[in-house]
Amino acid sequence: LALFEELGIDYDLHLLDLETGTQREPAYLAVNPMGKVPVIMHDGVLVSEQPAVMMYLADLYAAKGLAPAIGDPLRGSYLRWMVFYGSCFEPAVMDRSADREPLPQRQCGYGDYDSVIGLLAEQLNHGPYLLGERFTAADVLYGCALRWTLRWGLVPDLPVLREYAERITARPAIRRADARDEAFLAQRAA
Ligand SMILES: N[C@@H](CCC(=O)N[C@@H](CS)C(=O)NCC(=O)O)C(=O)O
Repeated sequence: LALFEELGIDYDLHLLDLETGTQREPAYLAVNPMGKVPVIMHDGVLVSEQPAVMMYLADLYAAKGLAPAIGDPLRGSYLRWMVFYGSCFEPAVMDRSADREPLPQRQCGYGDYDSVIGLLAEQLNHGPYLLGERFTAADVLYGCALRWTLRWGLVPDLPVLREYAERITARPAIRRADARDEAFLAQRAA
């Protein structure tokens, strides 16, 4: 939703009530067999997994400048950090949330939690954005993710992480997405 707002995309939103389990009903499993959100449907093609959704949309709306293009020196870092989210950040945070014994570093795809968070914090020290001076779709991904992981104590409350999450989520587009979320919640409560 935040990226839709950043890109100024026209979209139809289909809300699922995760509390009542509509994401595990056959109608939704036919869309995404993983029963997970968010997903997008574009030209009849399903794209799931947040980093893939974001890379897809940022490339589709390339004129908005949120994806360094092929040939741009930032392209490699951009892809690296997008994939790092799904292959390192998300599983590390999930393992931390489950409070389970970590795998030996050599057997674990992301190494260990401290390395993942330490590398991310070190990268953000060269901000203001993840890739330095340029704001990209990767910031929408990490800014929003750090907001909820900080809130739930799943990442350490380091100034570099907190200030970055605040900087990104204070953007007008992300505030618009938040306002839509809040309106949906209020509607649901009513
Ligand atoms: N790897 C997925 C994670 C998606 C995910 O965890 N979604 C949660 C909501 S934030 C979900 O759909 N939970 C509902 C459920 O599994 O029942 C991605 O990157 O999109």
